Amino acid sequence: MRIDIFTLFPEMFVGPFAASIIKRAQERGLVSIHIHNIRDWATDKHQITDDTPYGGGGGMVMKPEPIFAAVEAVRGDDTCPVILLTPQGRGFTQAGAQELAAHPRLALICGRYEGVDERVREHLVTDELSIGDYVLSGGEPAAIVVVDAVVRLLPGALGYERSAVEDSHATGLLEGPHYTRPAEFRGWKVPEILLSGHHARIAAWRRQQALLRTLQRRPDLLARAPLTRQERVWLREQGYTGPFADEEGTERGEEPARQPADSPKPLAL
Ligand code: 6GU
Repeated sequence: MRIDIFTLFPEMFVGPFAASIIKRAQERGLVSIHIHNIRDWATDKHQITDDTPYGGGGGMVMKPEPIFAAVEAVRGDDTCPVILLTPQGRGFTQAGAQELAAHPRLALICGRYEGVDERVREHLVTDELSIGDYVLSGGEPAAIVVVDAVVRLLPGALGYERSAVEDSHATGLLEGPHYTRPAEFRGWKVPEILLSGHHARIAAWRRQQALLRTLQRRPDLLARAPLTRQERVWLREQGYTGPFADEEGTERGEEPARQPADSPKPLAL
């Protein structure tokens, strides 16, 4: 996969992309990430990339010409998603990350908070994404978040391949607690079951812990999570009163009896 990032602050990406999973994925040739300074495509002698808004008001607006020039020069004839990171975008989710990970190439444009000329949105950008309901000074930290979430899904990016499958949100649930040695620390013991060696019982306990944690912290996720009939009954007993996605349900590990006509579809980008 190739990712091109267009920004006025290329230095913001140096640290995050030089460490951990993203660094290793680049070294393994799973992804090549290219950072482009939009300023390099400004044509005037002061290399101006923003200007005051038509109609007045505060703040500055990113000019369209350098952004179009940069993206068109780098992308050539390739068509790929051109994503603007902006607080006005659609919420970025795990499903969104999975969808993006399927593309051979992505272009990310980091908008500054005050705004980007609307013609960039209308005629260059294919998707607009936000990473949450809060305000960042620019799209750069959001682009780092999106790249991290996408790159770790590329086959071979994680040391432990099942991690991405078992992750919080990949199952539609939050993960339960994790423990490592020592078995007792300051008098606080690791749950006995985890030391028992009963793999099936451990798996069942972990699933229950994930359900419980999701119920306590993010009950909204239970409405969309794939759950067995038994799990739904158990969640009701634990006090969950919200809805479930399709009241039919299937046993986990078994073939669904039928495909519900209204099963949730992955977010189309
Ligand atoms: Cl993508 N950009 C900015 N400026 N602020 C944000 C955001 C993006 N997502 C959440 N807040």
